Amino acid sequence: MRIATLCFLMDGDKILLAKKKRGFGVGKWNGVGGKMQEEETIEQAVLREAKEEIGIDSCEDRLEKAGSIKFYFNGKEDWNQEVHIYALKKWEGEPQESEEMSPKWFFHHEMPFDEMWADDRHWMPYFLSGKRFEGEFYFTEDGSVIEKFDIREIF
Ligand code: 6OG
Repeated sequence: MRIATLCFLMDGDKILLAKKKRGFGVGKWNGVGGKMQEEETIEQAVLREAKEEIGIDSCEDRLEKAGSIKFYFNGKEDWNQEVHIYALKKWEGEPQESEEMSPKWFFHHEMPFDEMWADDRHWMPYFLSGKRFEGEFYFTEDGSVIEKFDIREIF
């Protein structure tokens, strides 16, 4: 299964989301991230994507692993992916718009869930309260409806 990364910059009671301007998940607010390339670690992939998509620099020892989720798309198996989710609380540079993403800060209580992937409202409460988690989501072919899911806190 393809491995992908997802990283959210965090500043007190605010979280940085970025609107995807093209490709998979276009039009949705999400963290930064993407597919891992060959010959890089997951942490290297997170930092590379953060640089490419919003222009910030950071380092591996600041990455806080929050969880991992396996996504399955019924009839679209090439979309299936295991996504590793991180929080980042310290970085260099101001988040900037790129060809792929348009970043914006949101208060935790103002998450635009209606414009995010449908799974986010289920695991984001764990993420925002600093809990670690893992789970699986099974989507219909176009990714619009969750057929079943499970999400668990890890201790
Ligand atoms: P590219 O294919 O553009 O990377 N991703 C998801 N994020 C959320 N919140 N929910 C999902 O539910 C997701 N499926 C994938 C992983 C895709 C980016 O989108 C994330 C990557 O950061 C289905 O390279």
